[in-house]
Amino acid sequence: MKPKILQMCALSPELDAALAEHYQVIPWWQSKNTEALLAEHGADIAGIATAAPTGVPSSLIEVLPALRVISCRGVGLDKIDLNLAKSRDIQVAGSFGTLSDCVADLAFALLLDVARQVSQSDQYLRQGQWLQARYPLTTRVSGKRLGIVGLGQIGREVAKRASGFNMQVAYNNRRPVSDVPYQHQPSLKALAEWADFLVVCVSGGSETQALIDQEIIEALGPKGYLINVARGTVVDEAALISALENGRLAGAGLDVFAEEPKVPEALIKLSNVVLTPHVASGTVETRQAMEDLLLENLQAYFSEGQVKTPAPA
Ligand code: 8YV
Repeated sequence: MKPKILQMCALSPELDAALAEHYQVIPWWQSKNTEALLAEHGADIAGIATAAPTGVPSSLIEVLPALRVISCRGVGLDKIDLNLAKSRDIQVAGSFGTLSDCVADLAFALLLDVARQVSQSDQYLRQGQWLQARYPLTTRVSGKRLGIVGLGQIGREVAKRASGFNMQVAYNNRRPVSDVPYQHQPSLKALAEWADFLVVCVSGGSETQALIDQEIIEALGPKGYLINVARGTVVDEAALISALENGRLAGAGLDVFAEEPKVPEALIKLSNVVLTPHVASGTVETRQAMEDLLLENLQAYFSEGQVKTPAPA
């Protein structure tokens, strides 16, 4: 008998098919009457497959008495109440160990683009403006100071890449990390004051809501750049926009936003920002690895009782 799982959202045709092959899949996102779905299936749903942006509402977890495992495509589990899951002995698994390189690569792509104005100068050339005048000077990256907010797996990969640009690296974390050569700065404000580039890699959720607020943005200052590959909720978006519009911050590279996929028009109009649509882990290779792992985590739980890559305790 195949275990019954709830699939919260369409994942990919291949993964959707693989889940259907191994499990009795109840497609939550296709349901026009979730009350009836829960009345019919709620009592024996043992697992959930979801993606990070969708998560699993706590109100749903609370009405699934047989739920034992949640397997998520993604590492940002801020849309899943991990404390509630723990209190119910529900194992939660994410794409840990699959996407740090790609996210760190994009963080550096955004950093280089916004500082050296790659996208801006590309448009300048395509619009024939080079025929009239040379492109203005931009900002050097090599040898500058890189501040990392959250030295987890992704933050560590960002720091590694910084050495390729001879950058000085310091970081702000809840606790110092012992096995890295970088300076721990316990004060986020002091880190922002020191850094030329501040790269946000912390987890989303209530603990980091608006962590990068007006005070931190002003500390980074008119020659500073903010890069966000974490969650839009970590940055006070209104404060960021105001600083960018009024020259109190030099620029920003953003892959995440407060209300995705909607992006404020005020950001879209700015020339000192580089904006990407939450694509940091979105490479063919990494997405495949993430989806393989989502399936492996479910299979590991149902065959051995333990997922392979559990959410950090
Ligand atoms: C995307 C992410 O959400 O890993 C995360 O938390 O934000 C990204 O990988 C991707 O859509 C995951 O499904």
